[in-house]
Amino acid sequence: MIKKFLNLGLQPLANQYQKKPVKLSVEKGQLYNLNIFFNTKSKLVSISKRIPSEKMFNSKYPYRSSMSHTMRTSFKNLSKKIKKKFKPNLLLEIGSNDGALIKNFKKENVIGVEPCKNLARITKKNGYLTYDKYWNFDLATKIKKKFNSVDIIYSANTLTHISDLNTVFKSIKYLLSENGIIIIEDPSLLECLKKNSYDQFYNEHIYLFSAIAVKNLLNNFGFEIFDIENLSTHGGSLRYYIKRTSYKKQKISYRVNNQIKKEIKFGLHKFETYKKFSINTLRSKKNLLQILNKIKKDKKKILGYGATAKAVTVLNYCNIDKDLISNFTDTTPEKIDNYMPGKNIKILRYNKDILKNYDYVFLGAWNFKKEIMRKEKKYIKNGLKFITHIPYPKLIN
Ligand code: DWN
Repeated sequence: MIKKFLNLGLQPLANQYQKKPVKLSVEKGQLYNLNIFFNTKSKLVSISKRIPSEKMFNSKYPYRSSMSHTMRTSFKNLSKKIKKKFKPNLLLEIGSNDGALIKNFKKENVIGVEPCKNLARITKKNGYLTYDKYWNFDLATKIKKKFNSVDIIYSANTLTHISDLNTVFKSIKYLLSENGIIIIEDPSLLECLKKNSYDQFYNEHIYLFSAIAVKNLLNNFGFEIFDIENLSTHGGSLRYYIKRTSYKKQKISYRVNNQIKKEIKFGLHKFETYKKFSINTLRSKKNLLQILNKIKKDKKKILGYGATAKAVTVLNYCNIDKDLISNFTDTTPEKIDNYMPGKNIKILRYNKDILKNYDYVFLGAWNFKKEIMRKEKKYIKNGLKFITHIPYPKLIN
């Protein structure tokens, strides 16, 4: 049974930054009701609204993985590990974005798959074989004809974005070599609930995975998880190492059961846990608004740092407009001088002096808190205060 546990109100499409301030409407399909559900059988958590992929992931996709030092380092370390441990002849990445991972491999050893043509263009230009297509059975067939099989299929922060997971795994199964490995990383549902990061929910995140749900899902395809790593990226992610059930030589780590036990202890298999999360979410909204309104009353100015997809959920759920947060700043060229969808807050180009004009910073990119606070330590010493809503709304000195 599929049961609803959270409504985050009317939301615009995240990552559709507006060229000029516009009032979006439900009638024109620019706003949708963001409802989140729990499947009591498969234990999968998903949003109900499905926006066609072509509307979200096209030649104008603004998010680039390489924009943060944290992610560049994470991909670099992983590539070293993959080379050492698995020595793949051929690795394929589903959702290769701007090449943050594949650029760490020799060109003859990797294939990128990236449907956002503006991003695929970057890796193609750098000489990496990239298919600017959606991952599906046709594409897997095409690649199989050329390369026969692939040793590792990797995908970070992408599978949660694809509605039809059956096609995803059927196509992987077809192309992966007999002893091949799948490595998937995505935000952890457990961390999302623990940190009360309701902003992980938006139109692109169709699913948020727990190890419990991934295990159930893989069962249908003759795959199983043999190892799990907890990562700090994107607010807490899980990296799943997966093999065919028939590949017995690869042992299963105790970490798999440990993670599942942790999730069961927290209650990720029970609907009541999600109901609690929805109460916490409402409390978070009230408390964040209280902090922002107090700052407004004191006639102080707030800058949003990181025009993230997550911040779009926060702004629209909490009804925060430019009276409360004057501007956002971001380093991504595609976002600069645009407006935050739904709330029309202008995104300014980041420069090292920008913080001088503000009294407070709201961490839109709270998942990069350490990196950002390190970068801005001069201002923090001089009394600039940061506001975060994770794990609960508060000021950070
Ligand atoms: O799954 C997804 C994740 C991986 O990326 C996508 N659906 C969309 C996107 O979500 P997000 O926008 O919430 O991701 P990030 O990685 O939290 O975005 C960080 C933003 O902050 C980027 O626009 C870059 C910017 N930034 C910055 O301006 N200065 C980041 C850092 C660290 C900085 O110092």
